[in-house]
Amino acid sequence: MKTCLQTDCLIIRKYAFAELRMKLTTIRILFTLLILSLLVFACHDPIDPVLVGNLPIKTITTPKDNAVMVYVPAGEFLMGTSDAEIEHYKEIFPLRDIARYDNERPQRTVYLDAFYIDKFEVTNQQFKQFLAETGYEPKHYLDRLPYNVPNLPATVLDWDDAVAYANWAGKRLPTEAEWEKAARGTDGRIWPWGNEWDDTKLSGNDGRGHRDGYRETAPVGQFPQGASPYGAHDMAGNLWEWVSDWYDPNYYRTSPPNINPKGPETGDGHVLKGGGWAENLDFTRCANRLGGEPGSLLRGFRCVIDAPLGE
Ligand SMILES: [Ca+2]
Ligand SMILES: [Ca+2]
Repeated sequence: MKTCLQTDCLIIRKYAFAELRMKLTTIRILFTLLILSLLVFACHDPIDPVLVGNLPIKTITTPKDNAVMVYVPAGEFLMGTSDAEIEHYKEIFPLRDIARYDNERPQRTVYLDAFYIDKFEVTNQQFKQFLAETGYEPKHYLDRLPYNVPNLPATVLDWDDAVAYANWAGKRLPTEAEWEKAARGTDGRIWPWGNEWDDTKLSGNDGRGHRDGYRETAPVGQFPQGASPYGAHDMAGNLWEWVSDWYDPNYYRTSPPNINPKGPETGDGHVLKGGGWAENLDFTRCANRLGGEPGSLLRGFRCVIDAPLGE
C-alpha cells in the first residue's frame, strides 16, 4: 500500500511537472508573440486614417442603384478658407480679385453626424436606370455622345433632376458641409489629396483638354491617387456637383449653426462644389463655392445616406 502511494506520488509529481512545463512553454510562446507584435507595430509609422488617402475605407453598396458608398465618421472638420490661406492665394494669383474668396470665410469648425457618400459621381448607367424605372423627364440631361457613355458621369443636370434621382435611390443630396468634409477630411487641406497642386490627380487640366487623358468628362474613378481621405473619387474635377444647400455668399459670416448645418433658408440657386473637367487649381479647391444656376456643361452630383445610429 505504502509502495503504491509512493508510486502515485511520483506519477502525480511527474504529471505536475509536465503540466508546469507546458504552462511555462505557453507563457513563453505568448510572450514571444507579444514582443513580435509590438515590434511589427513599432515598425509602422503611426497613421491617422483620417489624414491618409484611400486606407482604410469602409464601404457599403446600395441595392437600388448598385452604388458603392464610402463611410465618413462623425466628428468635426475645418470648413471654409482661413485668412492665412487667402493671403497665400494673393501671392499665387496676383491678378485675381481676392474678394472672390469672401464667400468661403470665415473658416470654422463644423461637427457632422456620420454618413455614407457615393464613392463616384452618378453615372449615365445609373441615371438611365432611374429614368427607365420611373419615366421621369429630366429638365436638363446631356443624353448624347460623347457624354452619355455608361461609365461617364451623368452631366448637365438640373438640381431638381439630381434630387429626383436621390429620392428614387432612397438617398439624398449631401449638404455642402457633408460634401466638403467627404472631400477634404478633417485637416482643412486644399484639395482631396493634400495641399500641393497636382494635375495628374484629377480630371481637370486647367482647361488644357487631353493632358489628363480625357478632353472632357472622364469615366468615374480614373484618378484613384486623387481620392479623398475617405476614398471618394473625383471630388475635385470631372463634374461640378450639386449639394442640397441654397447658395448665399454671406452664409458663413452670419453665424450659421456649426452642428450639421443645412445652409440658408433660401438663396441664389443651389451650391455647386469641386470644379469640373475644364477647371483649374483654384476652382477645384474643396472649399470653393459656386452659386446660382450656371449654364455650364459641368453639372453632376452624388448622393449620401445617414449612417445608422451607433456607427
Ligand atoms: Ca481633361
Ligand atoms: Ca466632381
